[in-house]
Amino acid sequence: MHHARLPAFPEGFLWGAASAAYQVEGAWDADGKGPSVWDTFVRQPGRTFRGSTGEVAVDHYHRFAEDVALMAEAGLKAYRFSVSWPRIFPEGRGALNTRGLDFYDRLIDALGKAGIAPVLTLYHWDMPQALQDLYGGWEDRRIADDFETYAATLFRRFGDRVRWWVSLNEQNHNLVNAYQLGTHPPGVRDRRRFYAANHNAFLANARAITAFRALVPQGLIGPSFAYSPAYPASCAPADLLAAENAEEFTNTWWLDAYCLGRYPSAALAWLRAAGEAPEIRPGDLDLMRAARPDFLGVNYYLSTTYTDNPRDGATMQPINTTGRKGTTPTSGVPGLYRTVPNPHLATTDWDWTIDPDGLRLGLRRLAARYALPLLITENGLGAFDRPEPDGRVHDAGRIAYLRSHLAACREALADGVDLRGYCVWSFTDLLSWLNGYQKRYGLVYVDRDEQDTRTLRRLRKDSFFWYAETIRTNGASAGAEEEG
Ligand code: BGP
Repeated sequence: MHHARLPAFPEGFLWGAASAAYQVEGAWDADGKGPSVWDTFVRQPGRTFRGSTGEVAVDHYHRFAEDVALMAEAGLKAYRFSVSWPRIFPEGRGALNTRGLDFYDRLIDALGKAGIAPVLTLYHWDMPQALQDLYGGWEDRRIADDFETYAATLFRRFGDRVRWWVSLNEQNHNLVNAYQLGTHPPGVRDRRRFYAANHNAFLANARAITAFRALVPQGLIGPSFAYSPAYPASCAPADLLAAENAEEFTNTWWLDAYCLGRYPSAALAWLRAAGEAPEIRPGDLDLMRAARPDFLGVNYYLSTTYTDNPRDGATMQPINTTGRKGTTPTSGVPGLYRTVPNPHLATTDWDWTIDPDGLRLGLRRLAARYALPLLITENGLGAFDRPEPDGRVHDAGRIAYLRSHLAACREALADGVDLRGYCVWSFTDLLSWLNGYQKRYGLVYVDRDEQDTRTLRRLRKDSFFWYAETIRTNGASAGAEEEG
């Protein structure tokens, strides 16, 4: 669609930025916190870039007041952060650590004073190690009970001040890495175990949403999904089918489960034939269907292009964690699809396509299929940023990336998408799970690297000032085409 006019961003649009507990907080064992699976995993040699850990991260736990002051200066309307489950329940269940709750109280109150709406993520991958040890974390259905208890604790404590809640962050990306690629904890490569764990996560998500309805009736809750829309490599019918397979196996497997309480039929039939389908017990789908989210959180970074893959074809490969451009191998599922570069799109140093139209297309697909409000809970550019001799970080590439994606949002609004807000990933630089501190996303530079925590000083990048101006003008200065 080529619109004659583009609408302005709506009044009250949530201009935000995002983070996750493990990636910013540090203070990994402070004030009674228990270990998470990441605290354990990163200590295994070779797991992360240069052995980087979140022990200190960017020390947000101790510097949150300074960070919130910077957010206020940028004019943020929303800040998305996650709560660390093992800070609240060091054993994952049982004894409550009130000092953990106190930290988030202080953070939420500081945001409130600054007029910034908190967007609270219940789970951004830091499973309590105790539950992993006790019953294998997501692999046991008891996780749904413990997740509900943890979530309800946060609903009771913060429900008076937090309106926007994210249930699970990128269940798809996290669990594919954890149980198919073996690159996130617990480092398993087993498709049957993957689908079983993933099903339990849907149950946990649904239980949390059900509890939310009773405890925070005025609030809004939904999962954040890592959406990479599938493109066919060509108009060859086999490529169309491959892209359709990929859309079902990498996207609607989760999205249909969250929003419609069912699994897409072709993927389910394939998995049943392969003996890899999850066990669906009576009542599971009813529970999921009854817990339809209030909105969908969309984490968008890239589109992915697919071609046909024979039954003896390419297998799943890990993502590029070096930043050496052009080193990502083709990755696929034999008999279903495999990835190919898209000749129409530029890429980042980590081979992620730069594709604002993919964001528009993704928002369109979600709006059409699920008819839910959408909140972009992550979008941003990972790059090798460093201060120049003038002491500033001139991240023109990030500004161009964000500007083009905001233009796509405006097109999507014109297309009738109910888009409520946009969170840049990330506010400050932070630990990239597998890429250390070399792959930076922040509007604010943090002085540290993998080996040396250095000064941890915060330095506003050019993108900070650009985003502040974008917010001040409610997106009018974002470079989107002018009206008319
Ligand atoms: C998403 C995660 C974030 C963040 C981001 C960037 O998948 O929700 O936590 O890490 O991607 O990813 P990366 O750091 O791997 O570039």
